Amino acid sequence: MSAAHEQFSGRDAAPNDLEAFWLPFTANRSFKKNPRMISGAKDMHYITPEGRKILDGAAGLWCCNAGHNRKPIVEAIQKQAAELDFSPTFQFGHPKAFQLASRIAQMAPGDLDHVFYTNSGSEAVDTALKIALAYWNARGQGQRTRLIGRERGYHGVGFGGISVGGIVNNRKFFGGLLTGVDHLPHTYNRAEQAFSVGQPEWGAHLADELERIVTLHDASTIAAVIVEPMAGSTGVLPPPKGYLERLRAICDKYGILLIFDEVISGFGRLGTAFAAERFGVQPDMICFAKAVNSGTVPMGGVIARKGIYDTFMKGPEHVIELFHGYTYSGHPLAAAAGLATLDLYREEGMFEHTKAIEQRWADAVMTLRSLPNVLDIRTLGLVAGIDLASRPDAFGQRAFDAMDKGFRDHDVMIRITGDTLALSPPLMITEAQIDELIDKVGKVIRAVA
Ligand code: PXG
Repeated sequence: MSAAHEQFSGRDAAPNDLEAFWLPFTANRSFKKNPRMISGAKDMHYITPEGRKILDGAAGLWCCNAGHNRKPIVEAIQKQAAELDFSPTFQFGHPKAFQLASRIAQMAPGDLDHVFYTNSGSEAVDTALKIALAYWNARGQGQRTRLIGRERGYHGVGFGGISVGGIVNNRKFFGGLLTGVDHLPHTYNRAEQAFSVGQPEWGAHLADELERIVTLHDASTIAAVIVEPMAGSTGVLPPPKGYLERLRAICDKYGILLIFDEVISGFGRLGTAFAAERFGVQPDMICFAKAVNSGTVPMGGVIARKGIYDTFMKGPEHVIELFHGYTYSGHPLAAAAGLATLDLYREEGMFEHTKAIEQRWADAVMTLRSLPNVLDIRTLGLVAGIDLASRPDAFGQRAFDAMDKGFRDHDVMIRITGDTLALSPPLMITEAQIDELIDKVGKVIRAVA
């Protein structure tokens, strides 16, 4: 053993020491005093180290749409690990990355038919923004550099994503961000929209704000608009009826690219492969991640329209067309998991199931409206957002307590943002499990009253 190796291995890691792991998006000190540990999972449930079964009301983090530890996906990953652990996708390829890209392209609407792989939603967003900028460069319109996001938008945590995103805490600590970014107003108005099931009637006119932004900057300086078709992380904001159509029409009028960030809405969450299909609006690029392989192996990507891809396919054939990519783009394990997951979605008719139970889900969730502190409930697909009144001088505390008590006392996993509870269970949920989940959430809301 070398001296250097001995020096670094001399200190044994203490067993069960929680200190070294700096948890993401977590109150670390509170967690480490009283952790919420998960050590297993099966189908609709997480399992704690003590063996408690926790009903998963969040599909992990909007990821595990097929349910947990599904046998065909587990076996596909195991088989792939034994067959090909890693191979580069820079200048080389392996079959499953191509097969999966073809399957995803088939599922996407219209001529959205080329897939660029990333490892996360954040990377998917940065990739889409970079493709938009490079696309205009390739078309001889390199002055189109402005990127337009939306207030309350969540596009991950890369510098591109937080720049176009609209969540203040994700932005305010991190300096100047990207320049040349503007934001549309968000689409939520409680007075007009409270307790709407599905798309609210009010708010399509907010898309016209894009006209104002175009008037301010001129269309010749704007590369792309990026929005979540259904804003998820900010607390579930379904798009007002007609809003996305209007955004598309204005983008078309000025030749601006429209990017849908479908990291949450993709792969069945709204009862269709993509929200673009459900809403009948075709973007120029779709960002995806999470449920592409039911959250089993990190993977994300961008689906681009044929015209975008073709624009790059010029010049000498030995020259790289897009100077962008990640070591793990199209990783064999992620691709194998993706193929098995898409098979499972199809074989079990999970997107159709989601569509079929949507009304049942909405009815069940809306029974919570009379509980203490419930200010609004929004539902769409197999998603719900429940706004709770904040405790005086303690924004976020009530929802934090709901999440914590849910896990400890009621065996349910709930996601929270601010004082909003977000529900997005795996798509395999049964009607009886919907009732069980809503019953648990109701108990939790009463417990934090
Ligand atoms: N875009 C959207 C629309 C997202 O929801 C990302 C990009 C970033 O993905 P990655 O893989 O880089 O995290 C997301 C992620 C929540 C929650 O509780 C949502 C996300 C992540 C963590 C928590 O709502 N969405």
